[in-house]
Amino acid sequence: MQSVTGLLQAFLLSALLVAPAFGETVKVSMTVKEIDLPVDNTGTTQRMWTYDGTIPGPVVRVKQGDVVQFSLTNDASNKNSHSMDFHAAIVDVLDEFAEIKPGGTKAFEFEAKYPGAFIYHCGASSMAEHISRGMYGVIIVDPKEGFSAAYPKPDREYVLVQGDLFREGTAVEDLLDGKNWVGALINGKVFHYDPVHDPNAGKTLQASPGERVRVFYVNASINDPVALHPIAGIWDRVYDHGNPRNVMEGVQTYLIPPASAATFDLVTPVGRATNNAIVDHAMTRALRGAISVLMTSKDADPKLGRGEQIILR
Ligand SMILES: [Cu+2]
Repeated sequence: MQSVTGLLQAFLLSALLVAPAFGETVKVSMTVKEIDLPVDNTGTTQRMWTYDGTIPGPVVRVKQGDVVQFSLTNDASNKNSHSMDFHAAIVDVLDEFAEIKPGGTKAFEFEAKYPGAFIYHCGASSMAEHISRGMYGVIIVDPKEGFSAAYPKPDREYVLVQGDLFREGTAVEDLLDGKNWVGALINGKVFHYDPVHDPNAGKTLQASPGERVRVFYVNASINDPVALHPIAGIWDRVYDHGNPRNVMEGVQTYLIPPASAATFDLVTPVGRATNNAIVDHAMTRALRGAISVLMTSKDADPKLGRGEQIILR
């Protein structure tokens, strides 16, 4: 006769075998919109191609192990085919990432297996034009084990996505050669958060003294790397690709290749107001848009760097 313990063990084993995967299902849908958007702080507009009408597109945030059920609609009023390439997905480029004609919708799903910060972008031809017109964003995959000593809970989080700005109407061949490049976009605008270099900039990143500020930085430039440095600071930690296992400490300048991302922790000084300039230290790009100011003071807006405000529109 089986013991009670034996029955219990058998029951627990069968429960484990039928238990669902630890992840949840997350539904995400986006619509591609070809629209005129302001690309600087004075409101100069350019014809851009977007996910849901913004550059970058919506921040997608899931937990490692979640299944993302994604649907992309190419608005019928658009002139071009578009697609979605999630760098957090392991699928088939010819199937899930295939182009969709205007008026069409395509759905696919994938499991977010690796934690980190990943770019997503349009892969329709010519990719150089689709990406440089603004078709990119970030998917953050939080680690399944949550925060730890190796990956401490931050006080604030910010998403910064750097892209290119080319002169309107630049031919694809010239995009590939880097011709007619006029600026670096940070979350869709040149000097978006830098009132030092652009008096029309109305926003900065904010934090309180002594806080750990986590920056998810995505390089959506079509050709160039980003050399990310926090002027007047040192990155306390850099998580390559945003994966807590890929950690470095005490970093001054960190290189992010095109179509990649990394996560950066800055611990601001206690007891004093400070400012950092988060800069792509390649001067061409720094002085043409890729500087973002982090202001640290006891009057910091408590809403910034939290919830929906991890990306400042
Ligand atoms: Cu596209």
